[in-house]
Formats: sequence, structure tokens, C-alpha cells
Amino acid sequence: MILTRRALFTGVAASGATLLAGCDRLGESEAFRSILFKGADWNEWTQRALTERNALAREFRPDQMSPVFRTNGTRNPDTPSYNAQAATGFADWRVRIDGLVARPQALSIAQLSSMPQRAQITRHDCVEGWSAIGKWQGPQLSTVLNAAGLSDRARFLVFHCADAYSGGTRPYYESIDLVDAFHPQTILALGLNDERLGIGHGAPVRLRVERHLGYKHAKYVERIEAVASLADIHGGKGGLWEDIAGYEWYAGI
Ligand SMILES: Nc1nc2c(c(=O)[nH]1)N[C@H]1C(S)=C(S)[C@@H](COP(=O)(O)O)O[C@H]1N2
Ligand SMILES: [Mo]
Repeated sequence: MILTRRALFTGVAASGATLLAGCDRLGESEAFRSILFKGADWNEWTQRALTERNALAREFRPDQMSPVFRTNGTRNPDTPSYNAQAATGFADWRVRIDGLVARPQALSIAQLSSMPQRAQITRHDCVEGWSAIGKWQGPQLSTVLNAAGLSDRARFLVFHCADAYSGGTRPYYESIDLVDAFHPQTILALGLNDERLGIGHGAPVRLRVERHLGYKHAKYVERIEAVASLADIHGGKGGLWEDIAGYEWYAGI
């Protein structure tokens, strides 16, 4: 089943309203009523699935924050271009938003900082078996996507990162679908624990997609590409670990 962008943007309540409006227009025919009945089931199922996926990850109190938030994976991309960016405080860093969008963007950290911010204290769960609770802050990804104007054909967002993992030739990349992209807790984090994001945690900007395991939370994001399919992205499974180690693409927690 394909969830249309319309359903995602207008939300669960509106998709119910659409169904009722269709009922008014199409009248009383018996055949239509049986279709509507099936449609109603489908719609209920869709609503339940969307409601579950839109549920918020648990948020914590400040006193529950971990004293130390460890780093994992790449702790410093350490390439000449990244080091040059770090030396100027990432003044020239741009997050490009391109692919299936109406208005490609190249957003500076200052621009991302001037958008409405969301802060959330959440627990990060790494597949390797450690967790940490921290406070993340940044604009919601939805704000940025609305500025770019997603095409109706867009189904996934691919996050291209500045690091080549473990000195490998392959850059880190990850991807999410539109339900997660428009989830209220999905943010482009610029800060951790009331400080600007450090290099170890993905400076200057990293994804937080709170209903997922740690490897989905791409650090060092320099490009967000809207695509219709993941088939042509590197190995085709939607992320570095998915492609090289068989990790699940859907890492929901
Ligand atoms: N670009 C990039 N993003 C990445 C990684 C990485 O190596 N490179 N590692 C992932 C993994 S496995 C985890 S658990 C988290 C770790 O985030 P942290 O270093 O802020 O704790 O980042 C994720 N995002
Ligand atoms: Mo991880």
C-alpha cells in the first residue's frame, strides 16, 4: 500500500474527512456502499498505522540526562575539506536539499539556526547495545522540506554525510521515508545538551529520527536528496550499514 503525500500532509483527521466527503458526493448506490465499506476498513488500518508511526518517542526530564553521551562510528571525518570547515566554525557549511524538490536549497548553519527550533530530551539506542539520554535541538526537518517543496514523486530522503566510514571509500549515508521525515521529533540537530554540536556528535548538523536506532541518525549531513526509490543509491538498501552489513532499513524502536 502506498501512503500518499496528501495523506501525510493533511494528517489522519483530514484523510477521514476526505472519505466522508466522497460518500456525500457518490450517493447511495449499493455497489458504492460495499466499496466504501472496504475503503473504510482500509482507511482505519491506514489511520492506525500512521497514528502508531506518528507517536512520539519518550521524552525525559533534564535530571535524567546521561552525564556522558558517548560518540560512536565516525568521531571526526578528518578530511581536508571537513577540517577547513571546522577551522572556520562551519561558517561555509551548506546543507543542500535537492533531488525531487521544487526549490533546491543550500542552507547555512545560520539559516538553520534562525528557523523555529525544537528541543527534546530523548534516549539514543545504538544497535551495539548502549544508550544515552541527551537534549537535542534544531529545526524540524518538515520546516526545511516545506521550504524546498517536495515533489509528488518523492518517497524517501537520503542523507549524504561528509565522512567516509572507517577510512573506507564509501561515504556514510542513510535514508528515511516520508512518515519519519514529517514526524514532529525528526529534527536537524545543531545542538546537544545546550551546546553547539561537537565534532564527535556530527558537527555542524546531524539527523535525529527518534523512533529509530542510532545508525539511522546521520551525522555530518551535507546533502538531503529526495528520491522516488532507493534502488539507485549506492548498494540499493538505503544506508551504509544496510548495504554492507545487512542491517534493517526500518530500525524502528
Ligand atoms: N555520518 C555518520 N553518521 C553516523 C555514524 C557514522 O559513523 N557516520 N554512526 C551512527 C551510529 S552507529 C550511531 S550509534 C550514532 C552515534 O551518534 P553519536 O556519535 O552522537 O553518539 O551515529 C550514527 N550516525
Ligand atoms: Mo550505533
